Amino acid sequence: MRVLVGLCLAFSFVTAGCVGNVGTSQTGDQPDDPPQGDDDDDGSTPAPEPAQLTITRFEVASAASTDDYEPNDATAFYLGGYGFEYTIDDATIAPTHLTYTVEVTNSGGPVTSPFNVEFFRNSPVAPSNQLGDVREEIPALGTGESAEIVFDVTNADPGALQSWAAADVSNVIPETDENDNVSTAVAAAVADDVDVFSVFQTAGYPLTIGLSQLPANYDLELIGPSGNVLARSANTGTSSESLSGTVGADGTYKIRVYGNGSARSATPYRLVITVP
Ligand SMILES: [Ca+2]
Ligand SMILES: [Ca+2]
Ligand SMILES: [Ca+2]
Repeated sequence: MRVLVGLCLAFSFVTAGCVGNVGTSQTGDQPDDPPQGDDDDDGSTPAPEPAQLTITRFEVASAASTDDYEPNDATAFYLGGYGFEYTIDDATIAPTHLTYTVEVTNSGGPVTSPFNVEFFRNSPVAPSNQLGDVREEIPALGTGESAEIVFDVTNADPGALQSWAAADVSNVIPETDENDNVSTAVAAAVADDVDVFSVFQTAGYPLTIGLSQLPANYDLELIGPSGNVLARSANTGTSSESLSGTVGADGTYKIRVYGNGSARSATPYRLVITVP
């Protein structure tokens, strides 16, 4: 009999017709009571107000540790003519450091459990329900509060980057709007650092180039007066590079120092060019 009474009570909770007018404050959202008289829910704790997360700021700052030798192939750094040995030991193949700052704001109910902010390093289109390259956790975020997160890219690949940030991609925080959690895109143009030096030499005379004290895998090229690559030295790792030969024509010869792949460092290399 007690079971039947309990069932009747439970039924009356979810069907307004059973108990008549239950009042406008009852939203039909009542928990399903167990059949036994469990009064714990009689106080009817209101459903928590959903959170509302958005990315309110997303920006990038770029810092390249430049040296005095940042020309390109067309504007090589001219050292001089024959009869000398030139030593450069303050040049670098400089990494570019990108610092992305993300601000997440909660304009809804309090967030009391952790959620992640994703960072997408380079994507041509806005990410959609996918995880980023890296992420940071925000442990909690009260109503009206903002949190700032920094993502560092210490050696960005040269080229054009389009980056994004997104809050709570895994949907662990219920929100009033689940579709406004992706930032706008932020663009960064990362210049490649190739160091090009030039010397003048006359036909029939030697030219010797040594690249050493390498902090990363750098390679070396010799470009002739007509713009052709005459020789290349590309050993693996931090092994030194060297080129030596007799030039075939009068003219300006370019020596090109560049990082193999993503090899870069703020530590200088040593380049010795002998033009006897
Ligand atoms: Ca949202
Ligand atoms: Ca440089
Ligand atoms: Ca090398």
